[in-house]
Amino acid sequence: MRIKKYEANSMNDAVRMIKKDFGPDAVILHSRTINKGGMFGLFGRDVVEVMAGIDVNIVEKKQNQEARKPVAAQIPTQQYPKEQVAQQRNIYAPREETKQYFRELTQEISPITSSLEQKVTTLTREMDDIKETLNIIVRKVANSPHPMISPKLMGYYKQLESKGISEDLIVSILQNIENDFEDKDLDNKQRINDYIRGKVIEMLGTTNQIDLDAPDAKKIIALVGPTGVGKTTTIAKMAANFSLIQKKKVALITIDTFRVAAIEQLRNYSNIIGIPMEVVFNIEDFTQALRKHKDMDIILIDTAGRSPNNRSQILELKKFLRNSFVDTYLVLSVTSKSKDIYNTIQIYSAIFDDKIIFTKVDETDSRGVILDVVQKYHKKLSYFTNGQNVPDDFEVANPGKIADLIFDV
Ligand SMILES: Nc1nc2c(ncn2[C@@H]2O[C@H](COP(=O)(O)OP(=O)(O)OP(=O)(O)O)[C@@H](O)[C@H]2O)c(=O)[nH]1
Ligand SMILES: [Mg+2]
Repeated sequence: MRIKKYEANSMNDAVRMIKKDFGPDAVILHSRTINKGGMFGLFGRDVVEVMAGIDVNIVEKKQNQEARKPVAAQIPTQQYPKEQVAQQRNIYAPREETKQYFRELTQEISPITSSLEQKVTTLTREMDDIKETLNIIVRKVANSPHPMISPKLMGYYKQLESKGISEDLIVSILQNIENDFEDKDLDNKQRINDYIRGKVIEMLGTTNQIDLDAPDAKKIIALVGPTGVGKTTTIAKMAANFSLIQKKKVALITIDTFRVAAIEQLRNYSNIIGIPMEVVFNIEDFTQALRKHKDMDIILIDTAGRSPNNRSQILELKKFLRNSFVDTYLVLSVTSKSKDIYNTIQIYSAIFDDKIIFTKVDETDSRGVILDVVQKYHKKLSYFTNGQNVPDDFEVANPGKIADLIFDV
C-alpha cells in the first residue's frame, strides 16, 4: 500500500489531487479539517487534510492489463488522423472472406452435428434397452439357483446332479426341455421324466459287444486299466459267459506277472471254468501263446493294473497290444472320481480305441459319469459289472439298461 497525505482547500480539491496521483482505485484512509497560517490560532484559514492510499497489487494488475490491450486500443487517437486509426482498428475486425468461411463451415458442420445428435439418441435408447435386459437377467438369477435354467426345472436339475451327471450335460438336457415344451407342460412330471430318459438314451448312442459269430469278429481281447478296477474278475466273468453259456472255446493269457497273487487269481478261475491259461513274461512268449491258441473262438488277455500317472508303464503295455489282431478294452470303475476317469481315458487313449467296460456299478448311486464319458470322449460302452460274483454280475451294456442304472430304476 502506498500512502500520501494531502492538504487542500476543500474535500473536492483533495479528491481531485488523490485521483490524479493514484487513479480511481485510491482509498481515503483518514480526513480532518485543520486551521493553518494564523498566530496563536487567530487569523488562519481552514484546510482539509486527507490521508489516502492505493493497493500496489491493484496498480500492477491494471498495468499488466493495459500492456495486454491491442496496440490499436493504445493508440492515442489525438496523435493520428481519424482514417489511420480506423484503418488500424480494421486489422482486428473479421474480414468479409473470414466471415464467409465461417458461414460455410457452419453449413457444413450442421448436418454432422445433427447426425451425431441422432446417434447419441439411438445409443441412449440402446443403453436403456441393455439396462432393462440386465435387470431381467438379475431378477432371473436372483430367483433361480442356476442362471441358465428355468426355476420350474430346478427340481430336475438337482435330481440329475445327484446322479453324477455333469453340469453342462444337465443344462443341455434341461434347455432342450425349455425349447420343446410349452410353459404349461413344465408341470407334467411324467412327461418330463420320460423326455429326460429318452434324451439320455439318445446321448448314450450305440453300444458295442463282442459278437463271435460276426465274420469280422476280433478274437483276441485285452482288458487294460488302473489298478484294482476289476480287470481280472471281469475277464473271469467274460470267460465263464463265453465258455459256459455261449459254449465257445476260450483261452486265457496273462501278462500281469507283477504279482504272484495275480497269476494265481486268474489260474483259479481258469481251473474252475475249465479253460487253458498261459502266463507270458515277454513278447516272444506272448506271440507263441497266441499261436498256440489260434484255433480258439476267443482269447482273453489280462494285464497288470497301471496308474494313469505312470505313462511309461502304460506304453510298456503297448508292446504287447499293438498287434492289430488285439482289440483292447478300457476297464473303469464308476466309483472313481470323474476327474480321474477323464484323466485315465486321456492317458490310456495311447493303447485303446473306444470300447469301455464300467465296473462296480453296484457300489454307487451316482453313475452319471457313464453318460459324460460317452458324450465328452465319444467312447462306446460294451459291458458293465455289478458285483463280485463270477460269472453272474456281468451285463451287456445297452442304452436302456444304462439309463435305468443312471436313474436307479
Ligand atoms: N462290488 C464290486 N466289486 C467288484 C466288481 N468287480 C470287481 N470287484 C472287486 O474288486 C476287487 C479287485 O478286482 P480285480 O479283478 O482283482 O481288479 P484288477 O483290476 O484285476 O486289479 P489289479 O490286477 O490289481 O490291477 C476284487 O475284490 C473284486 O471282487 C464289481 O462289479 N462290483
Ligand atoms: Mg488283476
